[in-house]
Amino acid sequence: MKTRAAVAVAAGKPLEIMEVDLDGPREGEVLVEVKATGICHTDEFTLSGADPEGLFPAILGHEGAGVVVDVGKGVTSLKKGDHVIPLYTPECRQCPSCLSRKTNLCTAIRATQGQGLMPDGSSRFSIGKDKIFHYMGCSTFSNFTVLPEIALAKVNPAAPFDKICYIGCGVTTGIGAVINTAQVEEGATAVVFGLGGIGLNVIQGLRLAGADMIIGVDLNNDKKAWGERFGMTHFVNPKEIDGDIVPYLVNLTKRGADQIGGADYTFDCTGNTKVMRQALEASHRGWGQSIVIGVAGAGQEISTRPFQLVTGRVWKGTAFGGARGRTDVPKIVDWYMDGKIEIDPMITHTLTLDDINKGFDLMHAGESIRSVVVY
Ligand code: NAD
Ligand code: 022
Ligand code: ZN
Repeated sequence: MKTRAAVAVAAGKPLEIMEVDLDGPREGEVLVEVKATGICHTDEFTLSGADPEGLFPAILGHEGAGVVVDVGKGVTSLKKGDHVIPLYTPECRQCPSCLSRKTNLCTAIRATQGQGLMPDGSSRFSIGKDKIFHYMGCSTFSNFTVLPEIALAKVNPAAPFDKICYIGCGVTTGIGAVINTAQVEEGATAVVFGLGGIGLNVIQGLRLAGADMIIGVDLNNDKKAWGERFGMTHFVNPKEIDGDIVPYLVNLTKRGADQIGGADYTFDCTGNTKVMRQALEASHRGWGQSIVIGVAGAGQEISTRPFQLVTGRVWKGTAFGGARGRTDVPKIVDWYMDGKIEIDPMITHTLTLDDINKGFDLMHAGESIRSVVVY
């Protein structure tokens, strides 16, 4: 069949909207009509050419929602008409990682996904004889796409596509980091560095978990109102305080008789390795946990004094909020439908596929929290 798609033809060039060829689903695969897709930072990272693993030409996009239009042989968990969210972290429930219960990083299709290919080693996308690569196993910047069955979460059909697409990455990553990775308890203190599309979801995850003190840190004062909107209790702009942010935050979080200070949980949502260090060191001696969510540029390294860890702080990282997609994503959709979490105000811009490059411009300018393309 033919489908309209935004094709990343080469690094550093705008996406080109065109008709491409799409082969039908093979065994274990599903054809999905994408109804809406968010534009997220890794799409931009790959398109810019900064991603050493980026492949071209490719169809980017990994934050979508849509409807099943056809299933390949052997597909049992999905049928035509089901509403789905693509998963860049699949859940096969059979590989050693899935069976371990210790990680969400399913390995079933990892090798081919990283090569921009379907599990059988081929691509479903082409223009004439020229192959186009898939991206993060999703390629949601195409009106129709093919995914493995294990990379699709079946969700409540009453949920609006133009909102729940955000659950395909940002919402689940932020809320999941709080609930799954940090396992924040009621009454906890927390610091969130970077109040963008991820940090704001960490904040609403902390509110959901019942955290007492939710401190947001951002260089941009416009983010104060955004943070407060989702449950932030204190805001700090590092540019507006005297001296180092770490002692400032430690002082701000002093509680109890010993007056040691430091937050129970801190989250890096910037991707800046200097901030990752600040986040670790602003966590509480003896038990503070610091969660790295931000993805740093290729080749970057983090550092701290071993003393920070010897005295009981824990440095952790999280991919897709530690969520097991087929199990957890439908629950998060239900939380949204039940009003337990908010999404609508964070979707600041809605675009057509023809205007998708404007979404990248808005992200560059820091003007959007999330831009969503509606097909
Ligand atoms: P964003 O650009 O919307 O937000 C980043 C925020 O950080 C901005 O508000 C910016 O002003 C602020 N900031 C920048 N430098 C800062 C500093 N030194 N101190 C304090 N604040 C600072 O980005 P986003 O969409 O929220 O994504 C954040 C990061 O999360 C990115 O690196 C992204 O790739 C990553 N991410 C990771 C996962 C995962 O599974 N681990 C999933 C999605 C996104
Ligand atoms: C999503 N991300 C950033 C913004 N939006 C993002 C990027 C990378 C990861 C997670 C989220 C990530 C963390 C760890 C891994 N990835 C490796 C997982 C593994 O090796 O099993 C990651 C993922 C997918 C891809 C590359 C890296 C890919 O499909 N190309 C989950
Ligand atoms: Zn993303």
